[in-house]
Amino acid sequence: MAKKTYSADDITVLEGLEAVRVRPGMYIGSTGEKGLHHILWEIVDNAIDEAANGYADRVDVVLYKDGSASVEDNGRGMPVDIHKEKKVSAVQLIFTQLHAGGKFGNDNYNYSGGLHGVGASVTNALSEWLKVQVYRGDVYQMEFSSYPDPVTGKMMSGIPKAPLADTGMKTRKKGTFVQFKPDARVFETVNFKFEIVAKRLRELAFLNKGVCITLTDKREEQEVRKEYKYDGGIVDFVKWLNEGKTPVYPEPVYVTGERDGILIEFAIQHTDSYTESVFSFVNNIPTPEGGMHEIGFKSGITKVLNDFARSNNYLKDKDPNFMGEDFREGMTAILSIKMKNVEFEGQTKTKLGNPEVRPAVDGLVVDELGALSKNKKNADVFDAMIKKAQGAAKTRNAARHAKEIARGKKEADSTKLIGKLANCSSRKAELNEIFIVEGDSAGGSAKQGRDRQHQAILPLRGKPLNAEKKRLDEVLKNEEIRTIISALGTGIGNDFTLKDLNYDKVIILSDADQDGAHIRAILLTFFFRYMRELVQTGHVYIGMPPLYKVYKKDVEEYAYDDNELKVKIDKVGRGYQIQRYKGLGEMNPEQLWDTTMNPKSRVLMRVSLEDAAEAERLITTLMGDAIDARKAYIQENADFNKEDTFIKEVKL
Ligand code: 0RA
Repeated sequence: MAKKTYSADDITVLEGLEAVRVRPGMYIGSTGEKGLHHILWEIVDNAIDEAANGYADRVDVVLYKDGSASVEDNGRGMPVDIHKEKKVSAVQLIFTQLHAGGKFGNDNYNYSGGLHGVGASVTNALSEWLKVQVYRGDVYQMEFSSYPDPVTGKMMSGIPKAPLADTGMKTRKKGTFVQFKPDARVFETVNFKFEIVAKRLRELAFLNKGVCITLTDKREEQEVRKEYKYDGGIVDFVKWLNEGKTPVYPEPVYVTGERDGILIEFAIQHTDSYTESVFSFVNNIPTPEGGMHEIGFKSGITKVLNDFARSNNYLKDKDPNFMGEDFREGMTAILSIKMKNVEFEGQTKTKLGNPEVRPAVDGLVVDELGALSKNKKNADVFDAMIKKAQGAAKTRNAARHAKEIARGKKEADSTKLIGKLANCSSRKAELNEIFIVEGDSAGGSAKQGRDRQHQAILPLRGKPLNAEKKRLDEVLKNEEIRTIISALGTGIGNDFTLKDLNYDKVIILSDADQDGAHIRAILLTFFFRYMRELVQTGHVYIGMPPLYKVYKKDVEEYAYDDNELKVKIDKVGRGYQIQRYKGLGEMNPEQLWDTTMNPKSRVLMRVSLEDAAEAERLITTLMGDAIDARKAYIQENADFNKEDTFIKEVKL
């Protein structure tokens, strides 16, 4: 990128910070946990920009006991000169003017930037206080704070204590240090989550090859420190995602290049698994909803591999081409592009809308991946890709038949399958629920205890098969799975149609023991693999039966965990007795209704897919072949019942 001198004059000035306090959601999405982390990402992104532009190679993030966080980089240091018209320092403008910053003045555009790209001033506006130090031989310092005006009571946000000052201290380091304390008057929670921060910093380290990013958590007695540095960049990212899987060629294929001003890089590696894991990013921001870059990427790959297959006689003249999905079976890929004037669309604004990106990425893939495919040195790699696609195409045809059955197109078959389902009487899908219940005896209790109008019961006999290890056609031979598919009515895989869903809530009800957890994990794997949208749209729930009943004469209290047990023991008082439920089957219909099924009193966990990459890895670890990885995971996370990386707890 062109290295141009940049000064205070280059900073475009738009509006003040009051607006941010009045409507925080407009700038950071929400004032919940996501919004809280968002204001940290704004600061981190600036530091990462400095590194991505080649001026810094370290970013250090620290979380402090007082609730503040700091981000330090070893870049050039923020500009400290005085803006000619505004007569204040660039630092002051950066932290007090909305949309101030190179991002909005075209020449100095930085590629990274938060989802809303709102900049450091938003972080300042929503902080109790913020401090900046700039190291450029001299140490410069400036502080801001937010407080109610003593006269009017109106909230004053991000107000400078004094102009930027040269402290008189000298330093040999270069760079910028920003520390801020999120304002508890704004956010519902001010507790940074180590896991959330660590995950994002790791992702940024993968996406920005060679940059060393550290995270230090000083909030506990025992300080925790993580360091992320990947000299292989997204190649390392792909290898990391494929840990625990078996690659079909040893090294990821890597391509980088520029088209029409768009920087494009991708890394691909196929494994012997059957699922597609493509993760894309624009300016370091994840785009789980895909968009133009992903479309171009996929079409490019399909063209290159069909060409290769034809010129190497895998396809004869009369044979039809492979489908794109055949080439993506078992493919893990990272696609990362950097561009100006990004337009995000979609439900969560994580889908790239810019139409010009599609031909740019497609073109680069066709040229560069195409060139690699013609190089004899890579023959083994491309042969392995085609062999994989041949297997996929074969089962695609076999699966079509099975899918038709599953979708209930073959009437006779589907009524037979639905046999075990005790359906509800209402035909209003939005009011209906289906309980998938472990075991016939619990299924029996559930059938008797339920609200017949709105609750359907599907008892599962034994364990449904593990979808992770099977191809689609085999998965569909399993009767338990076919029954579920028929009952839900949506179809699966590419055929999945959310509007055909027969129930608003799909509730998994299994015992609170290892077997129950296993059944649950198998079902979640199946939904994740073949009905991902069902999970993404929040229709999948886990029922939470109580673990204990505390009772005496006429009182009964239920406890869902050990902490609650203590509370309930106190509540019931002297002479109490405890029953520990080993399984759902031990509850009579009335108890099952009261504790687990009654919408007014039950506890459900909604399964969410906050993070598809993490869920993918977790499922691979728990359900896949790599027994050592699974053991290690289970030992690290002793509570196998808690799939905490992709289940978010909500009490309904
Ligand atoms: C523009 C120009 C210059 C530095 C920066 C931006 C800069 C911004 C941030 C934000 C966090 N860390 C940063 N580091 C650098 C250099 C200006 C000059 O050389 O005069």
